[in-house]
Amino acid sequence: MNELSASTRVTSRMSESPLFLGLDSSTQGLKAAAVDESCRVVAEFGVNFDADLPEYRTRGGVQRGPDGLTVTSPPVMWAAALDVLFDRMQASGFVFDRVAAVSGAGQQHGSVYWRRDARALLQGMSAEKRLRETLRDAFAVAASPVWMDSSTTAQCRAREAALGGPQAVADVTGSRAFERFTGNQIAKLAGQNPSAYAATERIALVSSFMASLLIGDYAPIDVSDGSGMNLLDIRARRWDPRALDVTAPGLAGRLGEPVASHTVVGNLHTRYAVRYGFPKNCVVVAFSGDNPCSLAGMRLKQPGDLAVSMGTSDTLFGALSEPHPSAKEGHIFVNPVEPAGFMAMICFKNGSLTREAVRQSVGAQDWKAFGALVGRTPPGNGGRLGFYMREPEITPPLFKTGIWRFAADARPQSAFTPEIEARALLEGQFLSMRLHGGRVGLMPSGILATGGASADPAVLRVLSDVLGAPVFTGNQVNSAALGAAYRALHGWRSRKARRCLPFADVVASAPSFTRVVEPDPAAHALYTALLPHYAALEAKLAAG
Ligand code: 5FX
Repeated sequence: MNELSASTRVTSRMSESPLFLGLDSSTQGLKAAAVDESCRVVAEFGVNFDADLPEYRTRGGVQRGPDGLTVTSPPVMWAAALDVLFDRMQASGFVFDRVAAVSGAGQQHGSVYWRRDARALLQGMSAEKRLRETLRDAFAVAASPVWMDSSTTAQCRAREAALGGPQAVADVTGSRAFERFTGNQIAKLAGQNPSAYAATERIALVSSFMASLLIGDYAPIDVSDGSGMNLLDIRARRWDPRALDVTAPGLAGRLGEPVASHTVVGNLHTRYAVRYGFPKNCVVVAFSGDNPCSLAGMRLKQPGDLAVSMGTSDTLFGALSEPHPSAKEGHIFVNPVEPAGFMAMICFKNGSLTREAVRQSVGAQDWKAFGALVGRTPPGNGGRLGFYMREPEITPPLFKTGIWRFAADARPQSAFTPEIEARALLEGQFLSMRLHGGRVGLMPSGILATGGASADPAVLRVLSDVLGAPVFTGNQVNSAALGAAYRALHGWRSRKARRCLPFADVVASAPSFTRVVEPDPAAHALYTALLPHYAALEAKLAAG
């Protein structure tokens, strides 16, 4: 995804038709993308927290505690960034008066604790006063825990013990208990700082917090981002009473009722009409998590549409009609654009950095040379398999780092030739995606490849053959901000139609992705035969 740090870009002349604004309050900055009714991106803007708001002393947008586990950001900085962003857009001539609807994305799991009576501060926002002044006393907790926080292991274990184990928690909430998930953060706060919890009137996610700044009231949490809390019953789309009970007293009232993601949560507060010239009837569609919004931005509309984002770590995304939550494989969230559907997201920590390390170790100067090495060996590598864990892996949970190589008869090998090593790396990574994706119900019919490695033909060839589906690429701008803009359009149109319109119809005119690789059926059959062998070796490694 492209960081726009402190930059402003207007990519084409504004059309006269209504515009739809998507914000992305991410870890490092606040971004915006505006689209027109035919889903064409007309403008992008960005604010970088470290560079543009240095007074909050963040690094990478966060502050780290002395324990090395606690990671927070000041919520007032996120509010301040909204003013900086809109000021910057105004200075560059952005036509706020054409914005019919705004929606947004927020880094998932982060939580904001509104102090009693903060609602009055929100309602009373004025065009003259900056948000950072208006909201100075609005928070019961000045430092919001964010997704990078991993300080709640005790609360996670307590949740799993109380609710029947990791799989039982996953069955209801879509994920086993994870340290960064909001319910565990709330449990920690209520246990360790009961007076702050008592002073809290409302708890927001980063997404609903940002929406609150726009409507001038507490905005509801949407069910898709709400799925990242270990609190929501993802099937009933309601808070699970048992999950709330084991978290903190009086929690339901502090969370408010969750809403469907396409809901219009309010009109834009008049502050924005007066200060920037937004139309008075501009609506705000529920904000959601950055990953759900990315799913919308990548237009993964139906089960079978997958995206593989190949960055520092690799992420596999996909829409699902039936959830198969797993305590070992990633997360199931409610789908942000299909109210009855779900989405799966699985993270693989060993992504680009591991690929880079192996590329260097096999003596390939660049990715072209690496691709040439891969091309010297046949698909399936004669049954040889490798596991390359430079970082402790999340999926499968493999905490020991190292490289494990196996011959076709499963005998461990101390080394492979460079060409076998190069192929074993890619095949191992994509077999893992196929295995673990399959376990939560992700069965690809098309794959959108994004991130740095998606430019590499050898990578895409192996990806397509292992997963057995065509691969597409596209010129994506920030997919979370773009997805938020699409969701603004979707919510706005749905409201006009008085029903949730099919998202696919709403984004039908968006620029199409390019089909770049077709799977080779013979190679795919080979990988299908190899998968049980891969699964057995992986299970052995995971068992130590
Ligand atoms: C997802 O579960 C995560 O924790 C991250 O991808 C955050 O959403 C990043 F903002």
